[in-house]
Amino acid sequence: MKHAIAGVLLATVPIGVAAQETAFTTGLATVVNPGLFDCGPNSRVSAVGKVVSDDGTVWTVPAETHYGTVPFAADLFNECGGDQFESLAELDLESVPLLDAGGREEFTAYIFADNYFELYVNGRLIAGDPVPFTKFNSNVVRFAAERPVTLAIMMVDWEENLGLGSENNRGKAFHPGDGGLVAHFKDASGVTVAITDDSWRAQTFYTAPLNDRSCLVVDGPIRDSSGCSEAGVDDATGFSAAHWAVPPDWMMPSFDDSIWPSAATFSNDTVGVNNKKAFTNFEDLFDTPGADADFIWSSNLVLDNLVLLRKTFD
Ligand SMILES: [Ca+2]
Ligand SMILES: [Ca+2]
Ligand SMILES: [Ca+2]
Ligand SMILES: [Ca+2]
Repeated sequence: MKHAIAGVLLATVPIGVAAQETAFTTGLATVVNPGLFDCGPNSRVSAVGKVVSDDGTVWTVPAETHYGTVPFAADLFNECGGDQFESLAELDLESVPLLDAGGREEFTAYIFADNYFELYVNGRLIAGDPVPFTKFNSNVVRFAAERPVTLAIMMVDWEENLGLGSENNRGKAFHPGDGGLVAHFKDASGVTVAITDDSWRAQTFYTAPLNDRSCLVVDGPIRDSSGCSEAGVDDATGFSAAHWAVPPDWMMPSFDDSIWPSAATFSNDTVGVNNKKAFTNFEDLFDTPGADADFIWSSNLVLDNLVLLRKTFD
């Protein structure tokens, strides 16, 4: 309904959301943290930067996180000095801390995030990913909450070229990497209560690199970069990024996510996890027959780098 008459548009798009403007930045950010965490050789540097948009607003890239102030999620597989279970059978679930999400019913979340996640349950930030960039890791989180349970996950596809959503890879200095989240949530008796699928809502708040700003189509809550190039380049001079302010209450149960698009789903092959033990050691969790969790993201797995995801289950 791109060209809907005003009355129809007002009926479907709350004014505050419709008015959320796209801010553009050009070029690399200034480094403000040279690395949140060092996983050693053969891993990428998880630096953080700041970049100023044309309107004077300062943006943190790839995202403003709570790394270091939120408890780390327990490991399923972490080659950066953590546990490296060969299978779920090696996990002693009772040893995983039970986190308080304001209720008494116990749940367990199993998460593989490319690259970084923060998990909110019923509005409370309860756990974060211990490894912001690489190597690829996976996690388990136990929490106690009251139904209905609103899951809200901040996902960051981390970047090496701060502000330009890319990394030195595949022979190109500015190769846009991809993201992806797969997760399985169970109750205390082991029954599936949620899996990542297209019933989640997803919105992007940082899209880069853009070799041409006009390739991005913004229409109310739709932030469509499908017309933008995903090709790696050696010279990104003049490339841009698009940013949107994160609503402060985005993780609250009361937040109306009906305006956000449904999450897009992606296969294991598309995300490229078949050679990653953090995923393959736990295929029985992430590819469970009858409860096969999809990889989810906003509409562009490659160019959308800060993606907020939500799902409520009863
Ligand atoms: Ca990670
Ligand atoms: Ca990535
Ligand atoms: Ca799956
Ligand atoms: Ca990306």
